[in-house]
Amino acid sequence: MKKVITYGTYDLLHFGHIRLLERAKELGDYLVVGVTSDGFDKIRGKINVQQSLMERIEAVKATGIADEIIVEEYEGQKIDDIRRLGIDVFTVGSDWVGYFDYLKEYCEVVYLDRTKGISSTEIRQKDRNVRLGFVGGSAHNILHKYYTESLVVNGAEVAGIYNMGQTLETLRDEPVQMFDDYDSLFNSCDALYIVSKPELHYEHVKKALLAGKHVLCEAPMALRMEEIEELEALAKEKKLILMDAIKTAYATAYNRLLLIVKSGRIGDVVSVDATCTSLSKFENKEDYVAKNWNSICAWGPTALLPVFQLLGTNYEKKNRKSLYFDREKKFDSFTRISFDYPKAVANIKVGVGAKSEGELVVSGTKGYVYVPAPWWKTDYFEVRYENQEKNKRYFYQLDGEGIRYELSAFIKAISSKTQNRFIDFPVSKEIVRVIDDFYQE
Ligand code: C2G
Repeated sequence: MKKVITYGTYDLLHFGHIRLLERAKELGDYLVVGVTSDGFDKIRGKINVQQSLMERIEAVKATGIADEIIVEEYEGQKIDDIRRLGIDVFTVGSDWVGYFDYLKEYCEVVYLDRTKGISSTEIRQKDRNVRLGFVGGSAHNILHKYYTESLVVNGAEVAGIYNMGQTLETLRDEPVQMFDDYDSLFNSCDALYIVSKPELHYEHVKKALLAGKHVLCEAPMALRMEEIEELEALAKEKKLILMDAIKTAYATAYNRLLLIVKSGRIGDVVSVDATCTSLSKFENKEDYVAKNWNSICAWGPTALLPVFQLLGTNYEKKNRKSLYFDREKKFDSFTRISFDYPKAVANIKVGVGAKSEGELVVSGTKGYVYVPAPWWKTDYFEVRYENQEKNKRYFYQLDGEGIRYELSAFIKAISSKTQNRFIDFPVSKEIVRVIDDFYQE
């Protein structure tokens, strides 16, 4: 019996895939189809796959062409599969010519002509691209990062930037339309990424929602509890997507860490300790305070994220100490907040006027998770135990600091009309409550 194997993502299964599978089957008597896992696709740069692994497997199964379906999960697995399953022929479309020649050592390699004029990418784009407008103008170069990252996200298109009257040096040479006022940007976009100053977020988000635009806003999206509640209700009423932009929430390593901790690998969580600091150029105080975000807004949301996502939002007590650059303007250079939960504690330290080790430690009754600095953009963490032999290291792919995944989740939420599951509203609101208290106390 001649055994043939072929691999693919098979997203939104189409005629091109089916023709490939039919011809693959004709190369032998038995066809094995390897469907790529979501994780493997992410690693190999395919971040815009619309269907889940199960849906894609079901679609391949429904063609009735495959005799066996397996999941492709890691680099180098093809060699393993070919040996293990006793494969005679490996085949794939001509878009891969030459790429899999290394498999000739193990079996015959056949590249089949790709069917012209059809692709998953085109099908995905048939529902018109989401036109993204960018709102910002602070000293942050974050706007530039989001702009660059949006260029690699399928289904997104840059409509333009409203830079709030400021010159954005880093974007000067980019071929992008600049808008002089917020309202005119609305006419050219479906959705907005907002990174104006924290005190302007509420107005900007509200205006966008009222104009029927989906919003991804750099956290905190408001400074008052009643404001975020109003925004949440407005988004719901208008059936619009409203998301917090905290890039860490979308990073694979961080998400896996949450799952590992929640599955009880370190026992019960007794403490979450998160530190986030950054120092930017400081020439004169007034200029610095005017241009930069204070510590609580710049880093509070990121540092609070693992606290609220792991321990929940029902703490009993919270205690804060801030050091100020400018007390009147509420510009903290460093802030420490501690939380008492019934059976756990948490501590965050954030600063734009101090530098510290930006690590995250989640301690439990059986062991702890250690994420080295800078933990908020990590691709790696360790689970450590009393018995060091049991320690384990975890590595993941992180492209574009997580921004790419965040934008992709935003686009997906818009096209599927469902709020994203990365940051729940109770967590967003609790973050705003902490910041609200900071301003009121
Ligand atoms: N294909 C085709 N004609 C098209 C589109 C796709 O013949 N118009 C083929 C591809 O060449 C591939 C298969 O259909 O052999 C599946 O395509 P994708 O789902 O795009 O998967 P791909 O990213 O090519 O993965 O390990 C994975 C493999 O390397 C291939």
